[in-house]
Amino acid sequence: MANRVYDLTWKGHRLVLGLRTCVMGIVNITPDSFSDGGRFFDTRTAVAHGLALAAAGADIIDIGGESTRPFSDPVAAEEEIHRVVPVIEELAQRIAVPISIDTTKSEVARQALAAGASIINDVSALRVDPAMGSLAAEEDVPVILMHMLGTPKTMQVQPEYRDVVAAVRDFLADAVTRAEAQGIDRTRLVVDPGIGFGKTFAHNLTLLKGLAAFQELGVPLLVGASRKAFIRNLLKPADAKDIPADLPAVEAGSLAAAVTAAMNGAHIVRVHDVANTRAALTLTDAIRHAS
Ligand code: PMM
Repeated sequence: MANRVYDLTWKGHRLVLGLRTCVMGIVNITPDSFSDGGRFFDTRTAVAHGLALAAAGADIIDIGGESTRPFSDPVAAEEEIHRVVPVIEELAQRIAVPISIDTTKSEVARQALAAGASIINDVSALRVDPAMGSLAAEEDVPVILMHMLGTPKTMQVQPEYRDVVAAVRDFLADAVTRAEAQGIDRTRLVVDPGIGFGKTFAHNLTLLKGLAAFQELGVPLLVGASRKAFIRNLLKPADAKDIPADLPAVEAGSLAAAVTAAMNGAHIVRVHDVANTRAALTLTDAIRHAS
């Protein structure tokens, strides 16, 4: 299946989206993320992890200092800045790969951009901080707009949709319009259905199956399913409450989700295991482009 191709060029970086599926590698500097919470909590370990992801073929490194895990409490901006800025400063000097800052706070984004990040990944789609849109417009950087129902504190309390694909598509269409109204050029926008953010197990599967509906938004599509709870739920033994996020079986599930997303139109996948995802997507992309 051919994807629409977008040429994203900004601040010395270029990503051609839609030919080869791009891989965004995750560095969470948090004590409690979905899947790797606590593992990369100090600066040295986080930098080493970012370097390893870049060496493994990441097209973007996504750095986050606040967990968006269901029911998690927000973190103060100062704490988030203290976590992410030293890591971004060092990584930006050592790798050419663009760095995104995963935050909903404009002050965190501002300092992250000053430290060398060049993409804003806002899981609130510019809804939490009214100053985020104008910052993105001023800095003229790409912005990822993600769908979430409610907030991380409330999103998994009985999420309901009449038609989840249509609801998320309409939300993202509005988010694109709002971003443009704030002065952000359409060519800087990427949308994301927010797998796991205010969705039941069934919603996540329906969204991954129905990604083709997002092509009509006319902006590139990013999908983050790696190690999320719906994968662990499907693969855990019936009598277990949960299974560790870094089990090989969970990684295999994450690869299946990344491949499905790529086949169904994702331009970028956000993952923990960059090396294996890159390998799986090399095959997927070759099949996508076969005559
Ligand atoms: N998921 C998480 C955090 N940030 N950003 C985007 N754009 N899309 C996502 O799906 C997303 C995100 C939570 O997952 P993690 O705790 O494993 O990083």
